[in-house]
Amino acid sequence: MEKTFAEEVEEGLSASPKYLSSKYHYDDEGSRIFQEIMAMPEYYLTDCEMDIMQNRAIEIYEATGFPGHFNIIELGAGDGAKTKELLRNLLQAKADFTYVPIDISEEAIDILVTTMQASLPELNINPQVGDYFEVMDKVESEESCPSLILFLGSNIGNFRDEWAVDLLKHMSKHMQSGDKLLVGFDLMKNPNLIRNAYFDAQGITARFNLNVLARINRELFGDFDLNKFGFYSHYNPENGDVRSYLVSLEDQYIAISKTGKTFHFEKDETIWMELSKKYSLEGIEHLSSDAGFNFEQHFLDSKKYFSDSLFSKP
Ligand code: AVJ
Repeated sequence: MEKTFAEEVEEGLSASPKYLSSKYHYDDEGSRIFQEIMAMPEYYLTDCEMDIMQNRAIEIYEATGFPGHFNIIELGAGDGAKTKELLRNLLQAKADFTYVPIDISEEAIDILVTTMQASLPELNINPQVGDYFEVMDKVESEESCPSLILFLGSNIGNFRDEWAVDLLKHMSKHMQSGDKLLVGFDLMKNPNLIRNAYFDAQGITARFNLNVLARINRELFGDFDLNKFGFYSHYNPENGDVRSYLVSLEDQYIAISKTGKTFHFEKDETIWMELSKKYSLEGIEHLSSDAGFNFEQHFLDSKKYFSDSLFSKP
């Protein structure tokens, strides 16, 4: 069974050093703040992947080698702004495909379908609400055509090395031989650029992280005072890790009524909130083969900051 939010919070705040899982950033408020992050000039990732979707779409399609009808299955479709560019280009090239966006949020899928239909009326769309892997199995068993799976936006960066391999292996298990996987990776680059993307001067990223404490207050009846926590983030150019933390500004106790537990924070004690890993091209190729895929090709943006990398299931 998957652990609940309450269980994970208790585990993470009891650990030494303390941590919270980055999957809890995305409640409604967190998703809104993430939209603000994507619009920041410092957060180059979104523009770079948009550039790839606008300028490399046909090459990506050609590299799949799919001769006829295929599915494009998107894991965690989000607002679809980048995918829309890919789909628009493929429709223009007369590619024959059905778009299958998967998301756990029904609301997110409804909004996505509405925006896609408004801007791409000729798109075949088969929206799915639910667990990625269950939906992949269902789609693959109903249709005999091959699939291109999309896992974009550098979401893989939240997983540390062994977990990234496990996740890709898991995806592979739910794919057919010949299916393709396109994964978005943020690349190692000038450390200052990376640091500024995650430690912005306006404090939007700080708010994004503090919202997890606010979420604990809302959902688990915690008594965090957000003014008593600061934010810190750093990039290590030797291993590609961006690690983001909240910092307790004073010695304090936090009670969480839902579980009846109290947690002590020393002054300057940190909570590790997120890993946003940066890759080298060789690192991506290694990851692909460690997970049992054949590496096909990297598709980079014009600045060479980001790669959508294509793997195929043997
Ligand atoms: C959504 C995981 C790709 O790590 O770049 C942005 C989340 N965190 N700024 C990333 C995030 C801080 C983002 N991902």
